[in-house]
Parts: sequence; structure tokens; C-alpha cells
Amino acid sequence: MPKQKRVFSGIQPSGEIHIGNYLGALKQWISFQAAAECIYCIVDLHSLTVDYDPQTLKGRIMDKAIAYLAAGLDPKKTIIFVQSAVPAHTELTWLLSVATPIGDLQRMIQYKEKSKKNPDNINAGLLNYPILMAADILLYQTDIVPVGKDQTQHVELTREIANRFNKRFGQTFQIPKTVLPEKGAKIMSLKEPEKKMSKSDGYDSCIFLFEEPDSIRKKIMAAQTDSGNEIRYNQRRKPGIANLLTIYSLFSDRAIPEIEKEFKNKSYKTFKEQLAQLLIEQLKPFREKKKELQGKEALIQTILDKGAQRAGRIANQTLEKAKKNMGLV
Ligand code: ATP
Ligand code: LTN
Repeated sequence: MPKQKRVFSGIQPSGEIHIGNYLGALKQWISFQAAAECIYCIVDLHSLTVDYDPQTLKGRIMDKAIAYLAAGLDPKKTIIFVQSAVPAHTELTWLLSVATPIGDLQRMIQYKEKSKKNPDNINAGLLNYPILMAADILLYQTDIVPVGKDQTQHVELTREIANRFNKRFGQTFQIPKTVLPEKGAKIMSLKEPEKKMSKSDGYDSCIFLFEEPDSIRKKIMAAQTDSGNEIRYNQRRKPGIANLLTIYSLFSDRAIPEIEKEFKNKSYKTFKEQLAQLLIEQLKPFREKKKELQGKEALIQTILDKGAQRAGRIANQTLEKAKKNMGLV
């Protein structure tokens, strides 16, 4: 039997999971579980690079673990763990940093955007963020990294770092590939459909995976649309409607032309009411599963501890190999 592919990805424990995170990343993570060896991480160390509250960090990590499980990650099949529980991540970050030109870090879009947003806290961690992400991926000899479109530049840099390291120090790392979903790799904001849906860009611009029906309805009815009245997919001229059609299509598993046909000669209001109803129904199992898991924190902590042990064993093998190849051990 051919060897299974290894899949690695992560989400920060900042903010709540929104449908952009779900359609761009988590949904792919869940489907990979059937056919690959999956490792999914809560990247708490990455979340320290912007202003945050140390008092609430622990709770947010637990919330993210609950969210992973409620969304459909299965700890029987998949390793789920917290990044800071496996020290190899920070150690490999240092080793990789000597194979990473500063200029490559300075040209990262996320670095530029986050520096602009947080001008009083442009710390070295924010610049080095992609090296830590490269360490996350490379430690597990990862074949596939399922992410949303905004992360492709970081995975590309990971590949460059790995290639440079392998060339200079000898074959050490598998070269990973980005996998984007065919549709939904970039879900747009409900308020400004030219920008990606982002949890740091305000509550009303996102629908959260565990959102209650009333607020789903309110947000969809208030979503930004253009001044026309046709329900037609046109990314450039009707970005708001195009985004809502994409969301409708992905949650109903129906093609966009079929949905356009159904809503031909119907108003934006009718379309939005139906979309809200669809989301309320489709997100219901997630809300229910989350409620079931709340109160089971001890059990979830055991899952994370076991995950960290299993992850640590794999990570340490790669770390030792990297150190040896660099002449350290
Ligand atoms: P922020 O924008 O506040 O930095 P985020 O909402 O982008 O956070 P992350 O934790 O950085 O969330 O991303 C987790 C995963 O979700 C990544 O794989 C990312 O590519 C994906 N993702 C984030 N936003 C979207 C989106 N709008 N559409 C599709 N995928 C997305
Ligand atoms: N930078 C990513 C989170 C992340 C990640 C990773 C994703 C950290 N390490 C490794 C895939 C693989 C983000 O979503 N903002």
C-alpha cells in the first residue's frame, strides 16, 4: 500500500472561527482525515506577535480546541495539539533563521499589513512569524498544507527555506505543497466585500461558525450589496452579491448558475432571507456539538496532552536530523 500523505495546518487562538476560516481551511482539514495522516495545531506562539491579553490566552486555546472538535476533527484519527507544548517548534525556528534572508521576511504581505495596523508594536516576532510557521510545517516532513489563499505566500517561503537548507546542509526536509479549496479560498467581508473576511476586522463583517440564528439573520440582511437588483455572479462589478452567492453555493452544495436561476427576478431581500435560513440550518450541528463539548475541558486537555506527546516524537526526529546536518550534535 502506498504511504499516506502527511498533512499539517494551524489556526491561531485569537478571535472566534468564522465561515471564512471554515470554508478556506477547516473544511479541507476535515476531509483530509479520511485519507491522510493529519496533524493540526493551535498556534499559540504566533498569536503573541500582536497585542493580546495574557489573562485570557489559556481560555482562548481551550475554546479553539473545542471549536476544532465541534467542527469535525477526530482525535482518534488526527493529532491535535498546542504549538507551545512542543519545544522543537521554537528550537527549529532558530536553526531555520540562519537560512532565511531578512529581505524575504520584510516583503511578506501579512507582515506589511500587520505592521501598518499595529504601528506601536512592530516587534521582531512579527517579522520572524513566517520562520516559526516554516518550522511548524517542516518538523513533520509535511506533504500538504491546507490553508486559505492569504497564507500561500507563507507556504511558498517555507518551500524556499527548506530548499535552501537542504542544499546547504544536506537533505533534511520534505518540500510541502499548498492546497487551496477549489472554491472558498478567499471569503470576503460582509461589510467591505473587497477585503477578506477577517476576525480582526470587526464583528459585523464575519459570520462565526457557532453564531446564533438571530445574529446570523441580522448580519446577512445588513451585508453590503451593490445598487443594482440582479442576483448575478460578477466578482468585479458586484463583489457583495458574488461573495454571498459563493457562500450560498458552498453551504448548499449547489452550483452558482443554478442558484442564479432560482433567484432570477427575485429581490436581494428574498435572496438574503433564504441565505440566512440556509446558514442557520447548516451551522446548527456545529452549535449543538459545541454545547455538548463545553464542560468537558478535562477530557479535551487530555486529548491535547496526548497530541503533544505524539507530535513531539515526530518533531524531535526531524529536529535531531537538522541539528546533526548543521554540525551541532
Ligand atoms: P486575522 O485576519 O485576524 O489575522 P484570520 O481570520 O485570517 O485572522 P487565521 O487564524 O489567520 O484567521 O487563519 C486561519 C485559516 O483560515 C488560514 O488557513 C487562513 O488562510 C484561512 N482564512 C482566513 N480568512 C479566510 C477567508 N476570509 N477566506 C478563506 N480562508 C480564510
Ligand atoms: N499563519 C497561519 C497560521 C499557521 C499555520 C502554520 C498554517 C501557523 N503555522 C502552519 C499552516 C501551517 C494563519 O492562518 N494565519
